[in-house]
Amino acid sequence: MNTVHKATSAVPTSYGASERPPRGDYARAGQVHADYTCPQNYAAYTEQDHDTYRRLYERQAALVPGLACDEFIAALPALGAKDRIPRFEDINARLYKATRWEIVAVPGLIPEVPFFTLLANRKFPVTDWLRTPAEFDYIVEPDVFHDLFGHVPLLFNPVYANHIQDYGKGGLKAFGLGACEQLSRLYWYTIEFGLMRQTNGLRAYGAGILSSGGELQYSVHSEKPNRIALSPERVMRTRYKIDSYQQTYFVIDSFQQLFDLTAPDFTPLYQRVKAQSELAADARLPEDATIAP
Ligand code: HBI
Ligand code: FE
Repeated sequence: MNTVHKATSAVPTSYGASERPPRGDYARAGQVHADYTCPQNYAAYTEQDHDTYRRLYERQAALVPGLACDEFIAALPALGAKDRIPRFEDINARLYKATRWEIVAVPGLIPEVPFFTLLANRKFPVTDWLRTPAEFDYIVEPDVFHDLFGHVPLLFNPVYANHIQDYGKGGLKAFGLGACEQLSRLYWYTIEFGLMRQTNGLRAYGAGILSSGGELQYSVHSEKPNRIALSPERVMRTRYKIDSYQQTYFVIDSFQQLFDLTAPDFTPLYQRVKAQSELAADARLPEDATIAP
């Protein structure tokens, strides 16, 4: 049976803020489907890849107590294998039961519309290749470690899982309104780099922080960055850096609050934001509700 649709062998030309073409193999001998999903190329992982994953997992799991939010710590064991790259089908057996989400393999960054379409259908795209040992501490693009360790545990949380589906639906709408840039900033400052105020202090829930060896500690404890209570309008005006620690973090009190703040129709908000000046990543405004580390 041939389930491969017309192969999308072209490298995507629109994939967020990066100027560089993404590095995944988008042709892969006709295995990449029209929706950009592909089989997880499990046989292609080398023993060195499994070893790199094991070392990444070990370092990061040791850092999360006291720095990651409670929901993440509770869900992390559901990822399964720590000593090698997990098989996506094994994760899916547990994930589908928990929240009716699935992960699907993709060759790397994909264009916005297919990305949002997958999320709107409760399918989370996970890059299937792993960084090299030389990139152990830092990589600009998402790889399988960032996508699995950073994003997937929280998909076991029902409130968070629903929020990501709504984000996908909102993304398709934003595309129609020419407002992807504005919505991407919200995704960046929440799903990728968000902090949460819990009873025991500030904690990380953003995947870019949770999968980073250095930024997890920095985001929660450093005196340097701004920390501001989340306001969708403030976030949508704010540019972001993809190649350094964030200069500003936005803080929520709970996933329910994030869900509620992002539930309204953003159409009038997009219009307001587009009429205003953009803000630099390190901007401070008098009306910002700042939060101490
Ligand atoms: N593709 N695989 C992948 N992973 C992402 O996180 C991703 C993407 N394409 C677009 C994108 N993110 C961002 O531009 C979203 O904010 C839309
Ligand atoms: Fe990510």
